[in-house]
Amino acid sequence: MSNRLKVTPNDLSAFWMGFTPNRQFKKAPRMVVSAKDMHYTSSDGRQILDGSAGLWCVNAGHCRPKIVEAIQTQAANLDFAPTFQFGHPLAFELANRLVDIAPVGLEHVMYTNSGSESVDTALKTAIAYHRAKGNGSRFRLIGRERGYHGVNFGGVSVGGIVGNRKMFGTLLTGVDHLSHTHNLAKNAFTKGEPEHGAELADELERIVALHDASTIAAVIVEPVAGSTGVLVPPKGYLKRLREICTKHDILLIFDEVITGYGRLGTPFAADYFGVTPDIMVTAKGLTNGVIPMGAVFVTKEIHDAFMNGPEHVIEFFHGYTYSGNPIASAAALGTLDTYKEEGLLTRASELAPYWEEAVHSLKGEPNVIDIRNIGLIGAIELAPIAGEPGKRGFNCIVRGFEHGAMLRITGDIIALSPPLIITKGQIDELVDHVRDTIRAVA
Ligand code: PXG
Repeated sequence: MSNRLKVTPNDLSAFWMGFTPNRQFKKAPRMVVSAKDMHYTSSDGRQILDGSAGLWCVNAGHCRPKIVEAIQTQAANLDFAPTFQFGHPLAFELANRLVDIAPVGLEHVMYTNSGSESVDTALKTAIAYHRAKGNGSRFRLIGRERGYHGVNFGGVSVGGIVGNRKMFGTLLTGVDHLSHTHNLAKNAFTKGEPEHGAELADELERIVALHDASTIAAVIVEPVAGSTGVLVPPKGYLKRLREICTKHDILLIFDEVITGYGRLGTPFAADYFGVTPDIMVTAKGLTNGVIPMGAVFVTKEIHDAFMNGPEHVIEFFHGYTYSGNPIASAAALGTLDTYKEEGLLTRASELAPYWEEAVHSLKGEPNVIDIRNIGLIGAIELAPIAGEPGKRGFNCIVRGFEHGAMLRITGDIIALSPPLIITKGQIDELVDHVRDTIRAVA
């Protein structure tokens, strides 16, 4: 233990926390000290219902035995091994298992350590792929307003959340953005996919007309935008985006960091919407959040475009020290085993109708201006307090935790994404927590 912690156990100042109001937190910390299945235990010994699967990652629930055991065993057997020029079997086994559950056509996997790294890997791969095919002029990347693709320079550049962008200068050049699809006037309180907005995909044609397809490498979108407050794609939107990309030889990248590994009731959102991207970005649920790891899936065509030149020469100058780390690989295999044994990659589809009714029962509560849902995701959008955007949402975090629920908030939107092991009774409990919280902060 550090000296400082021994002397002053309450000194929280050294850790500069991410995406957190540090001064407020350190005055009144919300600490958890252990977890099991659907619950955290707070430092003052209370059970806290996990309404957000940690940060959208603990899909199988907390401290699951198969995953714990896999990590413990692996740590004692092979702790680290390089995957540059050397290898170890688990990383290969995992890639095969991942390709087995991936949408047909996505046949190769690269490893990373986070969603942000997965995004940047995907963007670099897209540009490099075109270059490998002799199309070096295709360098532009197209993102979407209100998109979230992590915090590295590539992901922030294609992302569309102003708070994440404005502090960081010019970011990547050659980036353009589609409009977001959020439309309260037309789609408020829609259950599932909204009716209005598929035509917004046609904006890609406008962008192509402006820049010319020969300069565009890829389009990246979250099939369901999560961090920005859960924006469910309008009916037909993703299919249209796919068609336009195909027509112009632009790669389509799905950022499935949140939607991957069962969140919508299918293994991936690509399965749910029947739209296969050229590159699929994942992380979070890959290891149940337990060990940092991401996986980027690409088509055979993309992979094979690099497999030429002398055989002793590296084909793609990219990778991370911890790509395919043995303990992370073991955690991922333990996670996939747990998902399989408990049917968790499809469980959300069984719960979705019940979940939808439960979440929409909050209509009519004070300040609720929209409710959205898909799979085991829900969002309740609250009207902001006049002149203080985000304050009502923040109050929900504090009040929720005090009363036994971990709620995830973006601005004034409550985003719900519980572990996929949640029972119907616990869905009721979670929605009751949200109802109490919304009333309390009214
Ligand atoms: N893409 C998407 C779609 C994400 O949701 C990332 C990339 C980045 O992943 P890493 O592992 O680098 O954080 C994410 C992360 C929230 C919330 O409450 C969402 C994320 C992270 C933290 C909070 O909405 N998503």
